[in-house]
Formats: sequence, C-alpha cells, structure tokens
Amino acid sequence: LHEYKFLVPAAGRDTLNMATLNEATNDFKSAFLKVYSVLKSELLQDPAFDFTDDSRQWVERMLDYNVPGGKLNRGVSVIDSYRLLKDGKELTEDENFHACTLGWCIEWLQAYFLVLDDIMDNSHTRRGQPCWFRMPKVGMIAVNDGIVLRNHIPRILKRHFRERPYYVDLLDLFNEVEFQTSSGQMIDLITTIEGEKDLSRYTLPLHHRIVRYKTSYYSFYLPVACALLMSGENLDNHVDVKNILIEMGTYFQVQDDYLDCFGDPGVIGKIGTDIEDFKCSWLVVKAVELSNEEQKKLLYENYGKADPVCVGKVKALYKDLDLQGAFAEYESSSHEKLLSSIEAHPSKSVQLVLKSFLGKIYKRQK
Ligand code: GPP
Ligand code: MG
Ligand code: MG
Ligand code: MG
Repeated sequence: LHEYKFLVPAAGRDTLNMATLNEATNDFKSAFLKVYSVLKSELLQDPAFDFTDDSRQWVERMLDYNVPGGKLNRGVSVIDSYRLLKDGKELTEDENFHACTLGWCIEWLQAYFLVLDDIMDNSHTRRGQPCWFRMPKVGMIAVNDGIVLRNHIPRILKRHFRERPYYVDLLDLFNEVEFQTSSGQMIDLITTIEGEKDLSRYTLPLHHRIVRYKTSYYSFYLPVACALLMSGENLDNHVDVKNILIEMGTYFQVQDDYLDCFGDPGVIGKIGTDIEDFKCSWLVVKAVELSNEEQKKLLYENYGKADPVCVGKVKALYKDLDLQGAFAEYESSSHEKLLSSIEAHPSKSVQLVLKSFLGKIYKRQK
C-alpha cells in the first residue's frame, strides 16, 4: 500500500517545475491504477455470482476497455480534494486507498454513462478507440455491460465503506447524482426528436439546463462531495461549493461542445457527432444568436443531417461567424467569473480545492 502515497508534498508544489510535477502526476496515476487492479480482482471474485471462465473474462475485458483509459481527472480529483481539505497533510495509507476507491467509483460511473451515451449518440470512437458497442461480438451486449458497470459501484462501496458513518450518505449521493445525470441526458435527447426539430428553441437557458444536469453533477460536484463526506462534512452545509462546481461543469461542457467541432480528434480521442445529431450544443446556440436571416436559413437546412456535405456547410458557417473567437471570449470571461466566486469563499482550503479543479480544465485541448 505504501506506493499509493503522494509523491509531491503540498507545501513544495509551487517551487517545483512542470517536468517534476508531470512526472509526479504520472507516478500518482500509476499508484491510482494499482487500486483499479485491486478493485477489479475483487469484483471478479464476487461471491454473489458464480462466475464461469467465460463470464469472468468478459467482465475483465469489458472493464479494461472502458474504465481506466480516460484522463482520470474526476477520479484523481477526489484524492486531490481530500488532501487539500486535510490542509495538505500527508494521507495515511488507509485514507489514500479509500479516496482512490471513491475516485474509481466515479470513473466506473463515467464508464457506464459513456458506454450508453455512445450508443445513444451513434458515436464512432472514444478515447482513441472504437466505442465499445462497435467492437466485434459486443454490439447491444454493451447495454447490459453498462448496467453491469453501474451495479459494480454499490458493490465496491459496500465492500469498502459499509462500516463508515457516512456510508448511507455516500449511497444517497451516488443515487442523487445518477438521477440528475439521467434526467439531463433525457433532455439532451428529447430536444432532438425526429419531426420535432426546432432550432429556435435552442437558447442559452436550455443549453445551461441540459449541461448542468447531464455533466456538472457527476463530473464536478460528485468528486468534491465524496472528499467532503470522507472528511466528515455534512453536504447540506456546502451548497455554495456545489453551486460553484455546477458553474465549472457548465464551462467544461461548453468546452466539450466546442471541441466536438473544433478539437483535434487525434487529441480528444473522439470524432464529433453533435451537428449530425441535432444536439443543443453551445456552438449552435451561439450560431442561432449571431446569424442573419440568410445564415439562419442555411443552418436550418443543414443542421442535424448525417450527410457530410451538410455538416461541412454548418462548420463553414461556424467559421464565418467566428465562433472560435466567441468561444475564446466565453472561456476567459467564464474563467474570471469562476475565479472571483471561488475567491469569495470563506475557507482557504475549499478555495484551493476549487482552484485546483479549475486549473485542470482551463484551456484544455482534450
Ligand atoms: C456528456 O455528453 C454526457 C454524458 C456522458 C452523460 C451520459 C448520461 C447517461 C445517463 C448515459 P456528450 O454526449 O456531449 O459527451 P461526449 O461528447 O463525450 O460524447
Ligand atoms: Mg456523446
Ligand atoms: Mg450525449
Ligand atoms: Mg460532446
């Protein structure tokens, strides 16, 4: 267990150069990945199911394909946040293992959402490889794999947190957040119903509502809420932190929408489908807002079509409208607003938690 220890003492961080920091982050990720192996082997020996060799192999391959291959930002944020809440004091091996375990529960949740989201969005690639449902022999078995991933979370929590005073709160937190995410996903999907497509409904308030629910709660609030629960905090006392994290999640999803069109697929690991899917993306909301009558007509005629020619016309319009410029403006003003709400928070350690999270995503390319 000693390998899970943090390699960079909090106090020394500012004086370290980027190379050392990156190295430390990599070492940390490899320690975090060791906890993944522990959790995976526990699940593969779960006494509640009589595994055959085939079924055990299926689950193992499915987990390795879908759980550990992302940026791991959400998972790692639990440990970072917990340490900051402990004023940078070194974590015990037990604290470190448990924070990593909660981090992995979030990564499991993310894997479950992504496996299903890629089916719903008819996507092709994810994390630089084909979407799971596109793999030979997988297809719609991926739907059940999503359900299996989802069910692993309470099994991990039960094994490692059952005896803790905040166990019920933890279960409740995961349930609440999953409900909010699936509700957000629902509004993301029902705005695109065939025959009811209407770009004039795509406004910033609708966009904000979709992304708040489908992304912010599970990606931003959940990691920090897990760290708060581990620190013995009552989440009812941290509504202000939650609100800042929700705004940060909105900013993150605007970046996701932007990268869907303007990102490098080689870097983001996925090929965008928002234009084809008639998604209420930040880009199309901005395009509707900035278009003249002629441009609006072009948008209405070409948005939401699978034909690459139509997609190309929409992308060309985005460039004509200088949505790259509009995004750069949004990015800096949103960053400033977030920083000032963070600095208004009374607790220095909470400020550090929020700033470190924001620092990880500001101007991200993937
Ligand atoms: C991201 O939307 C939202 C999710 C991954 C939540 C999915 C929720 C479910 C209940 C399945 P997105 O489609 O823009 O993400 P990406 O661009 O990564 O496909
Ligand atoms: Mg998607
Ligand atoms: Mg989606
Ligand atoms: Mg997206």
